Amino acid sequence: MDSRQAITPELREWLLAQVAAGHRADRVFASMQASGWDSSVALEAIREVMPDVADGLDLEPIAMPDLPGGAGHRVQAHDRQVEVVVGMRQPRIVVLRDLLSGAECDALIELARPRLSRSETVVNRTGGSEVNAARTSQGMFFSRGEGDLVGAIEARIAALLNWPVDRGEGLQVLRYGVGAEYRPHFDYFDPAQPGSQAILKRGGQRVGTVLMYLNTPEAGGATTFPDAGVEVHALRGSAVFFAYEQPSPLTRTLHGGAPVLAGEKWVATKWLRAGRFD
Ligand code: PD2
Ligand code: ZN
Repeated sequence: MDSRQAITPELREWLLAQVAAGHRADRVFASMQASGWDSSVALEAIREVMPDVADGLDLEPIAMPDLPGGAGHRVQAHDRQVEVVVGMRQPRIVVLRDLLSGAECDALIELARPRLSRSETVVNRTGGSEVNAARTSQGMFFSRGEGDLVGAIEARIAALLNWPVDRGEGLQVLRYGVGAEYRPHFDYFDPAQPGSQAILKRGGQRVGTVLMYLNTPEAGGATTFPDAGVEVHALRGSAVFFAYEQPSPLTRTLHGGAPVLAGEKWVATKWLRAGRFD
């Protein structure tokens, strides 16, 4: 897969139109990032097409969690070889096989099972949380580094995505019964909502999600990305990673958990923050 994005004549034209309209280079940079442009490519394009506007501006590409550049179909992630099945650039979505062994999936389920309670969603107004019809799963959180298994999974994800363990939230485990779902949402915190400010003080924005499938539901339960036209099926041990440089719908990382039609569905979610989450 070619992960580079080209500076096409259309992009050049669009950039020149932005300058002509008097838009500042840093705003143009932010809007390119928001719509999924790789930061370094966006910067390169701005510097090439509008050097005098870009000069003197402190535009640095945002560091993002991602697989090693040029990663092939197999990546050594700390203690385990992980297989890369699908990689999409815009939005950045990667489907991974074998991130967890079957035994690890089973063990995580058994550790989580006695601690489950009805999942809540963040209340953007206040920064608190509440039970919500949009999310009908049961869930629990491990604290970071809680036990050998959780610690090993965290070290694996950190190595895979080159993102320090201390920029990750504690692992969340969810269980969905028949009919349970998680309606489409964004994982970032909406900065326009007053409650987000308190949440963002600890670790900054979420910038990526690793969703691990701990079992294979009998039917249903895929993770859907409606704006990207992607559906990832829940297969035990597999995972989907997606990243979002800006807290904006333009990232097209809207995603949901489709209703489980038969059996049950177990997932573990690791959210990655821009800064240290202590
Ligand atoms: O369980 C899922 O498929 C799912 C879908 C959307 C989980 C999450 N979001 C999440 O944990 O954020
Ligand atoms: Zn989500």
